[in-house]
Amino acid sequence: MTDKPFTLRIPFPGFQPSRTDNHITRHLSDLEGRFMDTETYEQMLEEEDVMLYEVYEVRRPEIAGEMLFGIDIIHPGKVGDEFFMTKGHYHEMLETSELYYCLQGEGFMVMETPEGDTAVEKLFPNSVIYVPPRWAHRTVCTGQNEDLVNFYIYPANAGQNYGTLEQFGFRKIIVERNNRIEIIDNPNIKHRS
Ligand code: S6P
Ligand code: ZN
Repeated sequence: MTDKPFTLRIPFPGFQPSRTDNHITRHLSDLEGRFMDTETYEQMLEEEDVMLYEVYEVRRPEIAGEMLFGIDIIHPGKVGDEFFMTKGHYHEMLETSELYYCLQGEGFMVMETPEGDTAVEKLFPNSVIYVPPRWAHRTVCTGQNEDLVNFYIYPANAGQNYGTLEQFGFRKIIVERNNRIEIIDNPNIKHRS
């Protein structure tokens, strides 16, 4: 059966698409082991399991030829010096790409390849970031009080692989030091043998 074309609206502000099939929320507890300052992480978690980000998905069949798209919203905040961020992942099908269009806020897309290449691109309103095949990606919100909001789109058969980066960590992380936003080497990185 052939689908009919459809239109959705992304309201400003709010950004929840007029068609949303799935609303994912990720909290501090979902990112265990991913922040550098584990002591502060545990302390914060004891106080409140705050929401770090949410995703509004439009569901499509996860098959070649289809595309998955939606809105992700990363809230402002830090664990110690390190800004709130998404888990980050490789695509299960490594040779697939992704596109992000920033609608609001400020932050970074932190990326790396299995070969050890790294890249960090700035996200700001109306910027478009192309994540090529093979590049793992994580979104970081560096705004003081403002959500980082992006529209994303990628091949529907891409899938996500979280395990590799959960095990080894991203090579670069985004922190605030002396009131400056800095991109630094992850001190907790585990080296691949
Ligand atoms: C999926 C795409 C985004 C992320 C979202 C949350 O390929 O990159 O929709 O799922 O930004 O990030 P994560 O790393 O928790 O899936
Ligand atoms: Zn992705």
